[in-house]
Amino acid sequence: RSRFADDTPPAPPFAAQADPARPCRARILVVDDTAANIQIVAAALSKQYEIMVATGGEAALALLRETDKPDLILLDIMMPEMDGHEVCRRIKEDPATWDIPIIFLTAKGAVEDQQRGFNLGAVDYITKPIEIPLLLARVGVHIQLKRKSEQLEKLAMLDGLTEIANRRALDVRLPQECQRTAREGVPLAVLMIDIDHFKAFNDRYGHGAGDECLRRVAQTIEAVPHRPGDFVARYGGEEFCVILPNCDRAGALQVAENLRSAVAALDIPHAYSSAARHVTISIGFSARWVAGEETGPSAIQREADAALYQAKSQGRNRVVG
Ligand code: GH3
Ligand code: MG
Ligand code: MG
Ligand code: MG
Repeated sequence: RSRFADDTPPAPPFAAQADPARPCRARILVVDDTAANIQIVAAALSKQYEIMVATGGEAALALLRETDKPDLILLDIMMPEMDGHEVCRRIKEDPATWDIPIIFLTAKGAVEDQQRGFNLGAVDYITKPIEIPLLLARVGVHIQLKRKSEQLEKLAMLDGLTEIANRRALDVRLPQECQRTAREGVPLAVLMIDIDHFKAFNDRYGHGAGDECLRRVAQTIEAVPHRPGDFVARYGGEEFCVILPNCDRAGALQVAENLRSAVAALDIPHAYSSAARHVTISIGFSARWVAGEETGPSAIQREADAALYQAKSQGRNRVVG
């Protein structure tokens, strides 16, 4: 249990998306060539944190490659085969590890030494002999900061109204999926979804009901695609985008029809809608092998968008691809 338990904000609304594999106890990597130092630090921290240890720079870097990333690194400077400055430099230049905060924990206490540590990207600098209460306080501050920035990173990628991924997240994900599909030579499908006659829904039932409708439709759309890499985002307004990696035309058509019937099954009354008199969606999709083509993410999205336009002009509440 964290000693910051009382300060911990309530679980954010996206808690359901948290990685279940991630341990809730923060993990700290302690790197020091002197066993006695590791013992002192580990004894002080192990009540509240999960401790990993490395007795040298190479060992630390190997551990970072092989295991889940720690939330914080306590790094000694004077070590025989690779000193702490070099370890720090390598961690900071590797995109896989650069965001792990590093605190130097060292006997080198001169102003220039500390300056150098900060210049290398450390978040803090603690000099030996270690004052345990101050070590705990500083570690606590940096673990809290790490948690906060992780939360903010997640929030930045979520739509506030519907709590599904937002346009920013989509703009990160789609190019990645296009690159992957090209690399692996597998198909990719993109679906563009738009709620039918939604302006009329707002006009008839009010914006509050419109917002609630958006939330329910978003949650429904998010629940339908079920393969691990599938991705759903609110594109903007009453439009959504679904990415289906390794999915061909037939698969995309199937998912699209499932989405359309799932939203219809919500049976949200909409007097000015189609004959069904409930909220419906139109879907345009594009499914293709991006491999070998220099088309990029915007092309497949544009195709899906053009198909959506067709679905609208053909009478709405339908799938075109
Ligand atoms: P079509 O069937 O052709 O898609 O018609 P439409 O009325 O759905 O399309 P249009 O683009 O004319 O209107 C979209 C409406 O969506 C207008 C806008 O007020 C509403 N809308 C967009 N974002 C939100 C939102 O966050 N909340 C609510 N309540 N309404 C929104
Ligand atoms: Mg040492
Ligand atoms: Mg629209
Ligand atoms: Mg619409």
